[in-house]
Amino acid sequence: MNKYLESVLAGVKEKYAYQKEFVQTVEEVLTSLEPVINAHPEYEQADLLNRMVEPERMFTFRVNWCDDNGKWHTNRGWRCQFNGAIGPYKGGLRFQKNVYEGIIKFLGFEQTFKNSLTGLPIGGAKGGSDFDPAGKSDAEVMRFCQSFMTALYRYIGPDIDVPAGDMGVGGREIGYLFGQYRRLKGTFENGVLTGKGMSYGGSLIRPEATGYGAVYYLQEVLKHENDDIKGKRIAISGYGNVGWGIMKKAMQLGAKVTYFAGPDGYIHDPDGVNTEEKLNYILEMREKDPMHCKPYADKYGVEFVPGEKCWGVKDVDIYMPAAVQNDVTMKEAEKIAASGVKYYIEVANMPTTNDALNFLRSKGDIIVAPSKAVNAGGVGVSALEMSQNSERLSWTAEEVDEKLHSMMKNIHANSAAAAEKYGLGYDLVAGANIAGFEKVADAMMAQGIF
Ligand code: 2IT
Repeated sequence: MNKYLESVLAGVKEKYAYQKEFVQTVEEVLTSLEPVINAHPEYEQADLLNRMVEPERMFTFRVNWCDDNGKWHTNRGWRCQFNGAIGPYKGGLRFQKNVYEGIIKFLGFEQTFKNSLTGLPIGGAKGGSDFDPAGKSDAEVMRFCQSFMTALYRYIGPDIDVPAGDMGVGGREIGYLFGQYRRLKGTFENGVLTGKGMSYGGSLIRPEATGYGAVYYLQEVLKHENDDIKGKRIAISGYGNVGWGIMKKAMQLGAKVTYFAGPDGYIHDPDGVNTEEKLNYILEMREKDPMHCKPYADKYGVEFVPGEKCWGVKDVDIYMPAAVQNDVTMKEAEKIAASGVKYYIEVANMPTTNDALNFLRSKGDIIVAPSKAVNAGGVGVSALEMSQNSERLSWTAEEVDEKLHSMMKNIHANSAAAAEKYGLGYDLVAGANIAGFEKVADAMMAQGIF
């Protein structure tokens, strides 16, 4: 490996050994940048890579909140402003019990390249808390969000840092967070957060954007293979906001999600999630209890396999992991390779371990697409929400959807072109890393060293 790359990677592994998800993503990205680093000796001279793997700023804060029984709790909150070279920091907030520095930094690092790929002026950031939203009442969530924003508000702003949702943070949480920001600042700066409700500056299509964008990207891959989405059967893991968007867009385009998995097992619906009624039921089921998808099988009389994931099933054409990081390890990757499926389209942030990803990429007969490109439509439409807030207008659903569609086409084309430029063939994983990196690298080099 290139000596400079090797030394940067070794440094990250040594300093941040306990942040294993962060080390994983740095290794994944850096190893695919080798041809670019070889072609640009000036990057080493400016120590560009060591600057890129270190967040510009990151802070931790305490969040206290009172439960409905009058008992007080202490959680930790974070915001990592990873890279602001191409725009205001931008990225979601994750509220989940297992959140810690390693997860926030992995997401912030990925976000930097993803946001660059959108072609829009947004830097990379991520934040969150180890607060566990499961089983909390609305009032508890409100108090938590108010306390979280009280700690965060002075460090963000429409031109500084624009948080949004991620796991555990949806429309309800964004509403409470925005209300507290407005109360503290005394100004109506709705561009400070995205994923807002429509009554106070949200964008049409933002809830669907990640899933829709993933399917638009998939269409480009299929087109490249002289294949068509019509009639395709898709297996996904997860049936959250993103999975739901995939199901909906797949249905509109004549494909169908025939398998989906939740924490309790997987569903096999041979007809697919093919009606508005089924889609609405999934929303309802998730709101009642996000840990169980079995009720879908009971309601529609289809198969439910408890305790298993759907990787390895043979009667599908496309796999789309859309749940959580490291969902697919070597064990699942081997099943996927043996299933004969041709398309492996990552959707959740880093859903595949590095060994599993490299194994699938090395197979040759499976096309692998990386999450930082495939799921970029979510943050892309967040950036469109920022544009609408800046001009104090809101666009029609058709207008947003059309912009999202062309954004996803560009991301696919630019990734493919970047891989091609370095003689890597149709390598969408390396291509996304290279295309995302090039813009940030260029902006950093132009702005001087700091
Ligand atoms: O992972 C992601 O790209 C998001 N959670 C969306 C971030 C955003 O700012 O919309």
